[in-house]
Amino acid sequence: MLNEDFKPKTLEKEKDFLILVSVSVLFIILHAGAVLFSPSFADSTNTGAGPSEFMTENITLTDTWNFVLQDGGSESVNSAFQENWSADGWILTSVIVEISYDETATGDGDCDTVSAELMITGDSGDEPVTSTTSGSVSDCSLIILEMRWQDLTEELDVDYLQPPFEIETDVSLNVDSTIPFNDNDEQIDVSIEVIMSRVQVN
Ligand SMILES: [Ca+2]
Ligand SMILES: [Ca+2]
Repeated sequence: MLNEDFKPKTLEKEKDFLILVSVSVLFIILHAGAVLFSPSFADSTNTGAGPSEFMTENITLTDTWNFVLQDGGSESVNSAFQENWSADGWILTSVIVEISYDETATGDGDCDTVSAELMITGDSGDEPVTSTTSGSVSDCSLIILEMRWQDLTEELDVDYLQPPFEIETDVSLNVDSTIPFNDNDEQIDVSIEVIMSRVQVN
C-alpha cells in the first residue's frame, strides 16, 4: 500500500487550481463584454525548472464562428481582450486561426475562392517570432493562420501584447462555378485558438 505522501495530491490541487483559473478568466472576459471564449482545456507545463524553480503554466481558449458569405462579400470577426484580462499575469503567446469551408451548391464541381487575413489591432508589442497572417485557397482546403510569440523566460525580455487589444480575422469569398447561376454563396467556419501563459504562482 502506498504511503500517503506518494499519492498525487499535488496533481489534484493543480487540477483544481487550473479549473478555478479557467472559470475566473472566463468570468473576466464575459464581464468585460468581450468575446465569448470558453476554455476548452487547461494544461500545466513546467519549463526550465532549475535552481530558481522557474515554471510557467498555459491555458488554451477557443471560439468559433459560422457565417454565410455572398459572392464578393466579406466578414470580419473580432475577439476583444480587455485590460482586466491580464490582471492575474496571463499573457498571450499564440493565436491559431483555422478557416474551413466546402462546396454546398448542388452539382457544382468548382470550389469557391476564400481568402483570409489575421491581424492584431489596438496594441503594438514585439512582433511574433513566427507568423502566417494571410492565405487564400480555391480547392476547399483548410486555411491556417497563426501568430506565435517567444515562450516565457525568466528574463521576461519580450514586450508582449498589453490589453486592450483585438484579434481580427477578415474573410472574403469569390464564388467559382461550373454551372451558370447555380452558385452565389458559401458557408464559412472560423475557429480561433488562443494560448495564454504566465509564470506559475507557487
Ligand atoms: Ca462553387
Ligand atoms: Ca458555393
